[in-house]
Amino acid sequence: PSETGRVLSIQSHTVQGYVGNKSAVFPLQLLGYDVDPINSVQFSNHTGYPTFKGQVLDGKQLWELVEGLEANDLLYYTHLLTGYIGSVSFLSTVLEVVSKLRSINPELIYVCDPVLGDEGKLYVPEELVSVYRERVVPMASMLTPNQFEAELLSGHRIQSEGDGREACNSLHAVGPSKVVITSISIDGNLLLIGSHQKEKGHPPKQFKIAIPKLPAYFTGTGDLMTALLLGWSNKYPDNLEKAAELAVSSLQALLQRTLNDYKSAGHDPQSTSLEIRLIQSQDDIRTPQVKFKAEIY
Ligand code: ATP
Ligand code: PLP
Ligand code: PXL
Repeated sequence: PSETGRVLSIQSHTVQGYVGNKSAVFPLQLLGYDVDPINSVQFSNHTGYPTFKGQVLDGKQLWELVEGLEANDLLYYTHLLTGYIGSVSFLSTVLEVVSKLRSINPELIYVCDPVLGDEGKLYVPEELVSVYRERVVPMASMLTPNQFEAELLSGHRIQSEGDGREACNSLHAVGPSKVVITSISIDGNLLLIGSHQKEKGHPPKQFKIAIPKLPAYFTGTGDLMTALLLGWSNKYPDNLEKAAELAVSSLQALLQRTLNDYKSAGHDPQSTSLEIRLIQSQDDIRTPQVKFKAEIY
């Protein structure tokens, strides 16, 4: 197994706070990866605040950066990581980037968090859904949807563990050999469902991890989760359940710390979305204590 890699991460940048690249780059670096961030937007803060200001990169500007790298022979990457993408034109250019990177490294692993929305609500333009379904999922090596995204991309409602496993099967049939539904909500608690199809056409190995729901709402956790899954699944390429245990254990330690810090500062953790305590949690990222165990189906 390869312990390290070179990751091109195309995600949001916020000046303040931790979403997108701000929540993915530091943990990947801590896990030993070289990470080259392309900032798809530069905003003052995440969009959950009352207001935000900043700039958006368009597809043409993304391609210019890629051309600059290529002109200097700097386009060799082991991994591409993408998260929230706001327009069809940017997403189409990302697909061209995937092809370009694979022409240089045919083994390139494309880790895609297909950010569409949550809890029944889209936070991207609706026309992105079919582009993800028809053109992006087929290119992805690992996909990390939440429950709502897995429903939109697989076309299955997910109301049970079985539905979640079926959705993974449908997604494997289209492309990615690794699928992690980062959370499905069942009886008020969270369940992660992971699925690894080691050979095309064969049944995948599937598992679940139960995660007690903390009484707070966090922003940037999905981005951090996908980065951690990339980091650990590359170190344990044949053991997705172990990678997921490590990722979940790091993330939960960080969320618990975030919650405790807000409480000790006298804030009500349920009144706003909490900014994650990423830097303060570096030991939990580098050397997580596995407290969340996978159950294999
Ligand atoms: P995407 O980035 O694809 O939109 P998301 O951010 O909606 O995904 P989630 O599945 O909601 O992704 O969350 C990612 C991870 O964060 C989950 O696996 C879960 O472990 C953790 N998480 C988020 N909120 C909580 C919470 N309130 N309590 C416990 N864990 C949480
Ligand atoms: N809200 C908005 C407006 C977003 O653009 C995003 C992007 O992913 C989120 C919420 C999700 O944040 P998280 O990754 O913490 O679920
Ligand atoms: O994944 C979260 C995210 C990414 N990018 C931007 C955001 C958010 C969440 O609010 O505002 C710009």
